[in-house]
Amino acid sequence: MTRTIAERLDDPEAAQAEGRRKMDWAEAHMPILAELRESFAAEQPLDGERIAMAMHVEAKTAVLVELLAIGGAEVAITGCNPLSTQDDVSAALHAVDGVTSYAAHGVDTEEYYDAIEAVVDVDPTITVDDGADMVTHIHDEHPELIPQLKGGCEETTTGVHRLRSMADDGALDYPMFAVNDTPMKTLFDNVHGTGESAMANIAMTTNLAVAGKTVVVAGYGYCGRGVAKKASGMNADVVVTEVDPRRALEAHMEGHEVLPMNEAAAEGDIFVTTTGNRDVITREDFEQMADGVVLANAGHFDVEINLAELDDLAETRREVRDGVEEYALPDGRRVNVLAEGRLVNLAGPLSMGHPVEVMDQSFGVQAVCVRELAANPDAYDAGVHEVPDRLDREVAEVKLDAEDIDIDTLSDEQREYMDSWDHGT
Ligand code: RBV
Repeated sequence: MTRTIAERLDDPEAAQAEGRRKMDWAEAHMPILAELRESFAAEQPLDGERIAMAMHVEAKTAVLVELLAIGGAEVAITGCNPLSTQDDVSAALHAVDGVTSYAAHGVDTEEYYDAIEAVVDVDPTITVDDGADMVTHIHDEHPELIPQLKGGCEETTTGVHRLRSMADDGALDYPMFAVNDTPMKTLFDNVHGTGESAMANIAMTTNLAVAGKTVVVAGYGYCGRGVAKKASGMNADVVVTEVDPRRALEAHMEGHEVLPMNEAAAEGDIFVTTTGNRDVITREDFEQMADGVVLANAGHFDVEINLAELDDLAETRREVRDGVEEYALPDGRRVNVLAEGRLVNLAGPLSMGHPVEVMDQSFGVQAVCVRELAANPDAYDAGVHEVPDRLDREVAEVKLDAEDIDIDTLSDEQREYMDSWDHGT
C-alpha cells in the first residue's frame, strides 16, 4: 500500500505547521487565487468533482490545491518530480479537508509511479498534470476511467508536447487544456519564472558569481529567452545554442552569440539547458569543457545533459556541495552538475520553484480551466484544446486589478474600425 505523506513522517504535525507557514506566505502574494477563493467558496463550482493531480508539491501548488478543495472538489495529489516535493508542504496539504497527498521527497522510480497509481484511487473526473505523467498513466493503466473524465489541464511545455504527440497518434482519449500555452502562463512563468528561478538557484547552490562569466543557454524558446535575459542582466556574456533558424536569428538580434553546442562547450562557464529534448550536452561536449564548469538543467525532464556519458568519462564522482556533483575527468578537469541534472529551480536542495507572483498567474489559469471543465464537460472533444481566451483574460483582469493598474477601453468607433476591412487611405 502506498503511504500518504502523514503515514511516512515521524512527526506529521510539526511538518504540517511548517508547511502551513510556507503556504501562508505564498497565499499572501497570490491575489488571483485569493479572488478565486472567494467565488469558489461561495459558488462551489467543483462540487462533486474528484481531481487527480501530479504537480510540484510546494507552497504555491498547495495554495492551488486548497482552492480546488474550497471549491468543492475532492483532490488527491502526488509529485511530478521525485525531488521537487517539500514534505512539510505535502503534510500541510494532506491536512486540508478533502485533500489526500501521496507526495514525498526523494522517492525512487517505483515509489513515484506507485504514488501516481494511489492518486488514481480518487476515481477522478478531472486531472491536473505538470509533465503529463498522470494522463499517460491513466491511458496506459486505467482506460476504464476515460468515459467519466470531463477533461484535464496540463501545466508545462513538455507535457503539452507529449499530449500533442499522443493526439497525433490518435492516442489521446479525453480533452486536455494546454494551460502552458496561454499568454498569462507562457509570457510570464516560462520567461520570467524560469529565468529568475534558474539563475537564482544556480547562484545560491554554487555561491559563485554569474557576473563576468559566459553562460551558455541551450534552446531559445520562452524559457531559454528568459534565462538568457536574466543571465545578461546579471552581467554574464550569453551564448545561445539552437536548432531552429528563426530562433537562432532572434537570439542573434537580441545581442547573444549563437554557436553549435560543441563550440559553445569550449567557451562556457555555466551551461543551462532549456530545450525539452534529450542529449543536448553529450560526451563530445564534455570533452571540450574547461575545468570547473557548472551544468544545470531547467527543462522538465532530466534527459538534456547526458549524465550516463559524463559518468562514463569520469574517474570519480563526489558531492562537493549540497546539490553539486563533481565529475572528475582523467585529465584533471572537473565538471559540476547541479541537482542531478533535474530541473534546477525545483529539484535542488535550496529550490523553491518559480517566484510566487508568476505561479499565481499560471495557477489562476489552472483554476479557471478546472472550473470550465466542471461547468461545460460536453463542450470539448478528446484532444488538446487551447484555453478559451475569455478565461485567460479573466485571470489577467484580476491581476491588473490587484496591481491597481488601469488600462484603456476601445470606443464603439474603434471596435467597429478594428472589425471592418473596407477602410484604407
Ligand atoms: N513550476 N512550478 C513551480 N510550483 O514552484 N515552479 C515552476 C512551483 C512549473 C512551471 O509552471 C513549469 O511549467 C513546470 O513547473 C515545469 O515542470
